[in-house]
Amino acid sequence: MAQLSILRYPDPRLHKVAQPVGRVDARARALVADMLETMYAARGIGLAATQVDVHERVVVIDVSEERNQPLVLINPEITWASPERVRGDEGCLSVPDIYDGVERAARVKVTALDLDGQSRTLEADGLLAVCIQHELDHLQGKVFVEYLSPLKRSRIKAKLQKQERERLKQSAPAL
Ligand code: K2U
Ligand code: ZN
Repeated sequence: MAQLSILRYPDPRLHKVAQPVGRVDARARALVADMLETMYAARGIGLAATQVDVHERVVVIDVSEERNQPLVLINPEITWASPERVRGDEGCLSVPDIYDGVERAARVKVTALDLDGQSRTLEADGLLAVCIQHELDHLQGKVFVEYLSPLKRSRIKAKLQKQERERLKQSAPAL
């Protein structure tokens, strides 16, 4: 297993649209294991393959208190979303230290393949429903800051670009 590097907004690779997984084989299972290790190490409750620069429709989630109930969604599709909406503060491993309100469907039905390649359908509400929608947005190349105002988004982009420049300066060898 390995911890993977998480892309940071506004990296353009976060806007690539993920492709379906052809076969749930050893390679897909190894990717899922690395994504779970990466998500737990980053203390996230979800992670989409897009965020680790793998542009395939794979999502891992764990919203359990004990951090021991991983949910793997391969080729996930939302088949139904409730008309009721909820608004809550969201964060993102690809947008560090930024949290802001986003409105989502309160409940969703999702169909996906599990690690055995079997099709599963689940109905989610609460934090799981929000997380599923957040992660499936990633697979479509969408980051939660795109729901914010253009002014907020431009300020976030400038702040993270400045952080990235400083990070690179610190890691670049002294000339
Ligand atoms: O996609 C991700 O980056 C994982 C998200 C999942 C999520 C976002 C919004 C609402 C529910 C779930 C993060 O786990 S959000 C929490 C967070 C953010 C930054 C660092 C650590 C944890
Ligand atoms: Zn995210």
